[in-house]
Amino acid sequence: MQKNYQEFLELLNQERKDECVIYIMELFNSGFSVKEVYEQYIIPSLAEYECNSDVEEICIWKEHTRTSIIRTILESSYPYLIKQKKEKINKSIIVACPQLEYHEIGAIINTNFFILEGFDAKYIGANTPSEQIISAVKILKPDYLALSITNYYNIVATKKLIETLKEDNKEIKVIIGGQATKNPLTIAQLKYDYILQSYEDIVMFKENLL
Ligand code: B12
Repeated sequence: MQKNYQEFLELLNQERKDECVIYIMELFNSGFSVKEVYEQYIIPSLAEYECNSDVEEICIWKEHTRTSIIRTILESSYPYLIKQKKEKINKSIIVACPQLEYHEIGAIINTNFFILEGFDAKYIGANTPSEQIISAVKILKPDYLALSITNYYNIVATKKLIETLKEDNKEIKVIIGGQATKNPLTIAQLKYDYILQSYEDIVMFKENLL
């Protein structure tokens, strides 16, 4: 059966979780790659979402319901990701959302993109307090810390986090990404090393390392 994005979107809009998961699993089984499924189905289904209610509470729980379905799909994609990932490149990376940043799907997806490209990548969570991020860097000693920032008001906390982190961990390179990092004026105050936004950016970043 020929599948298309609109069909999946309809199931997701109706919050029919089981059918959404089955739909995506059938895509994988018919030969779609993890990258294709994420880019053609998962990312647009959230990025293009607009709540059709004027009541904020309704919008928030509906967004949670939607992301919960997407999270289940992302977890279910992991066995396919294991099969599709490239040779290891001996570079480690911790991915996190800074404190008060609850938008985490972009962080999870990009952790998986790094893994697909052979990085040893670990996602440590949404709304992660600065001291926990710093602790993870001290203990795990990754080559890179990647921060996913969606809301502009989290830039100030991110600025402080990067400054504190770099005081004691001079070697660490900081990558930033996410909607709040797309505006050059907003990020001018951040002491980051790299800015990446997509799978293609990750591929180019890797090519420059090798
Ligand atoms: C789902 C959602 C939520 C969920 C998130 C649940 C979860 N577990 O993640 C919940 C309900 C928690 C939520 C809450 C809020 N949300 Co909200 N939310 C969304 C929604 C619908 C989808 C976000 C998403 O997951 N997109 C899909 C991912 C894959 O896309 P992405 O995050 O942009 O990431 C992509 C790139 O940016 C990049 N990327 C991201 N990070 C990184 C990191 C690296 C290293 C790399 C390489 C790339 C990368 O790769 C991804 C793939 O392309 C958006 C709508 C939208 N248009 O984005 C609003 C949106 C992001 N939310 C918004 C707002 C305002 C809020 C609230 C303030 C609402 C409120 N009144 O409470 C709160 C704030 C919560 C907080 N403190 O963080 C605004 C943000 C406006 C702004 N720019 O400041 C948006 C844009 C809605 C809107 N049109 O107004 N939200």
